[in-house]
Amino acid sequence: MRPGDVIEAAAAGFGLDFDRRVALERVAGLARPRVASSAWIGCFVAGALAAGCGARTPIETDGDSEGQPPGGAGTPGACEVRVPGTASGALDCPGCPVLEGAAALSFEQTTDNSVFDIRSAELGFVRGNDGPGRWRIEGNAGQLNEGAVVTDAGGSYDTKAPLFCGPQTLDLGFCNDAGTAGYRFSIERQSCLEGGLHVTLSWGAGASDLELHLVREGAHINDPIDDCTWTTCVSSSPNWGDPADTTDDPHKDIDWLSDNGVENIELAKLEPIRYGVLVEYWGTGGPIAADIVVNAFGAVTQATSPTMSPQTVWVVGTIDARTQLVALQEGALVDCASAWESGCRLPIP
Ligand SMILES: [Ca+2]
Ligand SMILES: [Ca+2]
Repeated sequence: MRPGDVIEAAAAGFGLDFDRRVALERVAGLARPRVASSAWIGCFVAGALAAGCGARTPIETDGDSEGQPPGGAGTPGACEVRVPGTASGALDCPGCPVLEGAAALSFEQTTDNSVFDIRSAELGFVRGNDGPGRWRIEGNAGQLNEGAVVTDAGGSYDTKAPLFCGPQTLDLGFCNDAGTAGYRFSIERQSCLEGGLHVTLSWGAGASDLELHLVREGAHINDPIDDCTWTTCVSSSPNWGDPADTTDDPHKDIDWLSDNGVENIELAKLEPIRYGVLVEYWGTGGPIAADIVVNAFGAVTQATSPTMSPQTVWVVGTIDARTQLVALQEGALVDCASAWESGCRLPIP
């Protein structure tokens, strides 16, 4: 990927057929992505790749397993984080990782929360897995999102996944050479507006604290009102747009402070403006690549950052509500060390 290359997703066309290989089609001008032929989401989170996920097949829910209930469907000989079938429940197979919480869980859930805790304290420890697991969410309107589930030697894990509004499935899978064990939850998130904008950042081990920013048109990173980030948007929301309307106010519903992170910003109703997305390497650690997934306008767009070091900023791209176009750049990195004061003070974007 060359600096300056742009990834775009049109307003229509992806539906359920998001495919990273297509979403990442490099375009020099204004070419539109093609519709993919299969429904899978890549193993694209940098941390998971670093931890060995790149050698594995990502979570998949299509193909010949369609319609089968979970259970006994592991794939011997291939360590694939895959949850086949469409029914909610627990997937198990001989020799596969053991998920200890399966018997106690409710796989059909309704919630008002925008975040699902993927935590062994509630979901049960996992034994016998090989490498990190994956979570994958598919919304009823074609939204897709995915992330890594890093486990420790004791089989515990603790991460979060942002929920879309309305019905969705959440798959959680762990694999070894015998196959995959996992859960499929059917979740209906209520008391929310369907549609809108979801921007999700993720990164892997060795980098403690990146920061996701969503900036209103005309404003810069770390603006005290028009930048939604950790200072403005976690415990409350800035009042953007119509002062009498809270649905056009953004919220950072996942803010991560260490490594193997995930962050998410949700905006239910967009103003007819262009929003900017930026990522700061706020804390300490080694070089790392981060990933962004944007769900907006019925399309899924994702991009991977250039190698980031502390006090650099990835100028990820723009989300234009007037044209319904998401344009992401994989090469735009700004060194902000000369203007760093509790965050980048450069007037970017
Ligand atoms: Ca953070
Ligand atoms: Ca408002």
